Amino acid sequence: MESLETKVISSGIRHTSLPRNYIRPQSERPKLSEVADCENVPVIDLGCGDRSLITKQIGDACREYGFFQVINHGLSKETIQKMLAVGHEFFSLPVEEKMKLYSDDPSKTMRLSTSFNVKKETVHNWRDYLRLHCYPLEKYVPEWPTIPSSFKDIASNYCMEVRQLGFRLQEVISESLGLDKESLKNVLGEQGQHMAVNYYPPCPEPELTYGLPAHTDPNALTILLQDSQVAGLQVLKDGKWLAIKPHPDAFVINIGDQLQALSNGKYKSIWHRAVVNAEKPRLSVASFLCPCDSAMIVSPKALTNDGSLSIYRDFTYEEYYKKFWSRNLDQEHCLELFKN
Ligand SMILES: O=C(O)CCC(=O)C(=O)O
Repeated sequence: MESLETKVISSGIRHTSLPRNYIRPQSERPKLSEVADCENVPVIDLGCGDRSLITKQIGDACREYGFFQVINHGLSKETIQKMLAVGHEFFSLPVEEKMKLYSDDPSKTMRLSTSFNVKKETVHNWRDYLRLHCYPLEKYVPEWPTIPSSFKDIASNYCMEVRQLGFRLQEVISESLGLDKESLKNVLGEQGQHMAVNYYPPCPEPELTYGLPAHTDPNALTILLQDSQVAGLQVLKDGKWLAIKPHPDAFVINIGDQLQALSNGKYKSIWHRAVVNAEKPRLSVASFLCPCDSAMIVSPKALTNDGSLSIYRDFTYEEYYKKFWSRNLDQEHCLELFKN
């Protein structure tokens, strides 16, 4: 029987070979030598002072790529550095300490877990993650980790600032679709917020496995803080996997499935994945803005009254989210199941 300690991979033990249940079949491997760097990732300067330029750049990026990076985004270097540092500190804790927070139940609002959905998947992924619900903060912070002792303060400050950035982006995204700036936010309702602090320990055989296999994000908007030193994020563009090199001052912004649905397919929720490396651990912090459970996801009329039909049937976010977690990650796009 598996002991508790072996459930997570950030156990301090350096593996010399990849355990069998992490090895992907030949056809599903990442083929790392074939992955080129993405040379023209849109990097959008939110501090440039020209709102119509920002709106155009964001609209173009959402249509063409489904993701972009932002700089001068309003979060201070200090807020970001502290979040990364406390994430590293958490994953360096003794495994017995971390295992007190372990759960493989996706419905838990605070948990340390591993891989993606251990109860559903057949092959595991080389990732541990701390997953937290973050809104409303006063409801969820009490259940967050108490060690490191600075975790709650640092992470709650980070969450509040990221939320404001997310709302600012949703307003621009709304305008870039020709809608009123509040339009998308109004459909999304009182938005939930989740955070995944992802930790990918050095992996003995990175060619054979993933940190996270290809997936799209089921929520509305994702704000990803990548490790500033260690690369690992890759996106699928025109059928090819491309690596997103870390940009020290940028967040990576992903359009999630709900914005693809609300834009009636004009904006893309792209496939992305995280690969691992043999030398260094990698940390990323993903913040997810999620529609409220009861939000009815229906494209605003302005996006369908040009004669284009609604691609997706009406659904609530609650229905979508349940469907997403009932499946494995690397299947067809979950939105395909909601087409008219
Ligand atoms: O670690 C990364 O760069 C990607 C993380 C991610 O895609 C996720 O947490 O959903």
